Amino acid sequence: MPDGMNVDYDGLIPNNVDLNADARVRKALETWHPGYIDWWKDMGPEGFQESLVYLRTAISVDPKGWAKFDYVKMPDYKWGILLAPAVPDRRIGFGQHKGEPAWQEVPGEYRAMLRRLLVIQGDTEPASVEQQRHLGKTAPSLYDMRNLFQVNVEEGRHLWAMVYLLQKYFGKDGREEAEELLRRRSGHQDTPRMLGAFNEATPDWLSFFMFTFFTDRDGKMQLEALAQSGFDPLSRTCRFMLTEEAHHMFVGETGVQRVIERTCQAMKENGIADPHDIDRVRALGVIDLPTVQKKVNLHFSLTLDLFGNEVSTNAANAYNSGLKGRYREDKLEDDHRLLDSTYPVLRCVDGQVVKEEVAALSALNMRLRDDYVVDCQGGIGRWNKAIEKAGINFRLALLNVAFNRRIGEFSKVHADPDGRVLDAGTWAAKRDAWLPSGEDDLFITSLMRPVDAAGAYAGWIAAPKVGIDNKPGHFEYVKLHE
Ligand code: BYC
Repeated sequence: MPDGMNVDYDGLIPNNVDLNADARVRKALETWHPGYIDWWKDMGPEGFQESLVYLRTAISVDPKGWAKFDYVKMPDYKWGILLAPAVPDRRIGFGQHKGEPAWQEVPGEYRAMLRRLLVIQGDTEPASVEQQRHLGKTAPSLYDMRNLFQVNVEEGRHLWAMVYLLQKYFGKDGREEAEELLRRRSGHQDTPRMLGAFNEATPDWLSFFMFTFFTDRDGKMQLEALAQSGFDPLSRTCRFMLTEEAHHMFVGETGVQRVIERTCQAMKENGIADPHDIDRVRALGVIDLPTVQKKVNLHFSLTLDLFGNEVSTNAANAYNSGLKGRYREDKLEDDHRLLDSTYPVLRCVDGQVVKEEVAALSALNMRLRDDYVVDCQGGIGRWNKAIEKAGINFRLALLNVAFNRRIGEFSKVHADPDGRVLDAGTWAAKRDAWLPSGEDDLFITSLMRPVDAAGAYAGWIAAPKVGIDNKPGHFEYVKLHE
């Protein structure tokens, strides 16, 4: 029997929600399971379904020790339903129901809104697996390959998490949505994924590291906001998802850091002081820092779009209803209703970027986005320290939020990295100085050659400082052939 902390591994679907006592939901999940496995085999990591991968699997939801590591073939991974332990007498922390007991069932009046939030969240998880499915073939090491697959199986589990909520709490339409989540495809012309950034390609490993740094961090922010939800099963689900998410951002941050370290090291060894001497740097087989900045620009701006519109009634309604809070709402000190307060928002007025005070409830997407930018800044600062330590005169930076946007106020204009509005001709002429050009992509692609000897790394990336699960440098993280 699950005790809420440990996970029941006896049935087909590991869980800590006592699925054995819930025949209807167990049957729904077991019916969905074969379609999921088909999707994983079709759209999951291409060419590695038979390889043995040193993966962590959740065996408990106890924050002090929840995972074990072992070799697993990915289609046999124990995807399961895991909720963080219930908080006794939990209360709704914000909005018009503040102080009322948290809901254990879906409140009828908020059913549609809640379903939409679950479907959007659920849709991103398989989308990212689809985006990354070709990357195993060009992994710069077995260590990196294993990290990619770890991220992939956990995104798969996060899909399970949302599907459980849909099937348990939304009956027939929940089951239909669960089917649709397996039907849409990232980048597909007719049945694309729901949010823009999840239909973009992740063509190379620098993109993967940027994606896990920037886009998984949006995942963290959105999950933190949903973890505050008055709908308790959603809160508990997101709290456990966040435990897994931390590793994804670690993969992104250390991945980019290792690229930077290797570039700086190669420049120093070869006496190149000018980071803008791109041809000479590239001739060393490493990625020049200005191109790293262009990738930052691309992934940062694509991810900003995921926060929605600057002024949003949807966001106000979700907050007011108690469904989606602010980042770490429970640590904030104010009235948690926000009916009378305002929040400063950057808007586009007469073609200019201006700051305006907006009703705080309508500005919640921007508040979350501002918290996100602060969180990103921490990583950028650590990357800059590595560049500084190497004695190279270059700084990475986050661009103005008006740059390269497709959603919201700034989708109507072109803006330069400082947020100055430009005419279309100037933008077109400058675009390749700010975003990866076809030539940049070709260069990065030319470096993407697989390195699959244990302990070896491609020449464009430094080895990590420590192994996964404290394994030594030569550890065989993926056994490609049994
Ligand atoms: N693309 O009122 P607005 C993750 C639509 S990542 C397309 O501003 P709202 C992960 C919007 O749907 C986290 N459409 O919207 C990371 C609305 O349409 P309807 C994923 C967009 O609701 C890496 C209309 O425009 N989770 O977990 O305030 C790997 C009006 O917009 C977009 C979530 O996002 C867009 N970018 O804000 C794996 C959490 N933006 O309904 C996983 C749930 C807006 O009027 N989602 N629209 O037809 C939400 O909270 C919100 O829906 C959004 C949008 C933040 C996405």
